[in-house]
Amino acid sequence: MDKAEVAAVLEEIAVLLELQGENPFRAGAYSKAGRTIAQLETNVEDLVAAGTLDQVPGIGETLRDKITTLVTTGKLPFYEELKAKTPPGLLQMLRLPGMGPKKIKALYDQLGIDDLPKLKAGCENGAVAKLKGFGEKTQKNILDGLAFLDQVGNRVRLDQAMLIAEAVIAELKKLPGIHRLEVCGSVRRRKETIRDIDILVSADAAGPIMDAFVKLPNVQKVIGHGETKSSVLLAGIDHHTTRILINADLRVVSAQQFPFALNYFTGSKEHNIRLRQRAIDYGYKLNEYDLAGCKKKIADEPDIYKALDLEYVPPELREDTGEIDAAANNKLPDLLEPKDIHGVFHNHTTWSDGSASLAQMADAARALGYDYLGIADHSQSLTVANGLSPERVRQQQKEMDAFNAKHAPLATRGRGAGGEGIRIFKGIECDILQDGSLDYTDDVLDTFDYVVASVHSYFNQTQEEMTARIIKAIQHPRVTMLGHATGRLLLKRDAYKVDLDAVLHAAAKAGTMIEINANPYRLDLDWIHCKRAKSLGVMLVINPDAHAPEELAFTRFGVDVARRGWLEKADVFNTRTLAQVAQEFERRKK
Ligand code: DGT
Ligand code: CA
Ligand code: ZN
Repeated sequence: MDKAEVAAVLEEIAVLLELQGENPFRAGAYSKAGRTIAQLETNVEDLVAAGTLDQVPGIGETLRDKITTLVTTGKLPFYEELKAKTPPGLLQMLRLPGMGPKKIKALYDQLGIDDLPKLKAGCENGAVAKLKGFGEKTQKNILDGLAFLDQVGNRVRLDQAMLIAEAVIAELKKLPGIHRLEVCGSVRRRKETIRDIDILVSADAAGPIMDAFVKLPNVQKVIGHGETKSSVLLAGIDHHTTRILINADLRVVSAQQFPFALNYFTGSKEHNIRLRQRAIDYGYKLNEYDLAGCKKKIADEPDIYKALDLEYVPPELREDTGEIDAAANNKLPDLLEPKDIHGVFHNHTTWSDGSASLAQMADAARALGYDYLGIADHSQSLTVANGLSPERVRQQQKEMDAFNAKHAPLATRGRGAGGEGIRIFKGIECDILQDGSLDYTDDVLDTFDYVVASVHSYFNQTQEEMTARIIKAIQHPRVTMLGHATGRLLLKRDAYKVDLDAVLHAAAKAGTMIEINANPYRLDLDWIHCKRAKSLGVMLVINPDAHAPEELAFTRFGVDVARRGWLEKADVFNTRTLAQVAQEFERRKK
């Protein structure tokens, strides 16, 4: 069991204890220990083995014993009992904004509310408002929250689903008798939100694997436990200690069936239907176990496509947007890969609302193998994010110049040349004001290597106003790229009203780039519009919008979006070398 898994269980215990009405200090100790463990520099297993766990600050005897049991046996009876005592519906209620364990416990104790439908009924008949500490306003907020949950269903973000999926995979991989194991479904296709995790295993005997799966530490509830398929509700904690609940299905097939099942359960359903139709045209019958009628040997998934005279279709493209036709005509794109990215441009430091210094961000960028890092802190009118006045812009740029003088890489160094070198590009995330003008005068804008222009205010404008506002910014000669194009926050806030097609046309005409915001909360531009942008000749750029060093790794999610949007290396600006980027910024300033 690794640190993240131990931390997740401890955080989970803290929530369960609070739901049980335990002393908040006791619950807090578990949550604090969880965070400490997650941040350990050593392996938790090593500490347990060395018997030095109780030397970690905040971990006393009780916690030491519990963590030891957990790490050595993979289970913790104390935790199991807590889970068994707590109705799973209470945990679902935690997904509502403003609902903490204390409120949930009050609802449960006083009104017997232990799931979302009962909560809805309690709000509708006014009982919730009458509870001490609730009132009409809270009741209304709960109803709004429930309506939103209805709308988004039980989906979670890709990054959250991947965290949970990876924890489960790590556990399953320890089991004997497994030949192959893949996560299929929307996770494999890298969709931005996920309803459930589909895991596929090939093994000689399914029974023992099923039995182990339903007993994994993160399992909250067993929904089905069958011979070849089981379903469970999994719980976990994401990077921001938000609780995640998600279903996972496990299917076990034979080695011979595996390629077909992998293909089928990866989907999408629409892609499957097209593929099955093509099989019929060849006189075959394709299902999740077989390509009946085909004499060719199918050892792995690509062989299925080959048997149907198709290029192999990467999972990200399997959305029935023309991929089968393209594969039949050898016209599939040569998709962008994570290793093609040489640097990123939209990142924040402590100069505005980031949590790390320029040097710390640069270290993290170097660790990812980047040759350059663009810093684009917030501009002056975004006071809530400590936006930079023109004077502070000057000061920050001095720091950047000093940094570059010290760490200047050779312009010709290749990727992975190692050493200290990294080049900082001087950017800004400049607010697009209400009327589409920019947040600095041109003489200030001239001091940046590049400008990311973003909307952070007046989200409620009409579509006409918003579209005109953004297009005006795109046409400004100093604007290099448009940041998070629609302002959406996945599963939280819809996009503002904007005619994206008009925006993309304007960007193509002005030569302004459009950002793929790789922050997994946004993933904005979405993949469908990436594809559209490419067809119009717009240059895309992938930015993590990092506010902390570890968030630079978000870039990976942007690459996923780009792949889903059929983008190749040449379509994405940050595949260019340091010298090319520097040259392009110079050219744009003329
Ligand atoms: P999700 O879970 O909503 O995020 O998206 P998926 O794509 O993972 O959907 P899911 O979990 O319902 O099913 C996994 C895959 O199984 C799906 O991508 C394709 C396949 N599949 C499911 N139902 C059908 C069906 O009725 N027909 C066909 N052809 N394939 C299906
Ligand atoms: Ca799924
Ligand atoms: Zn922003």
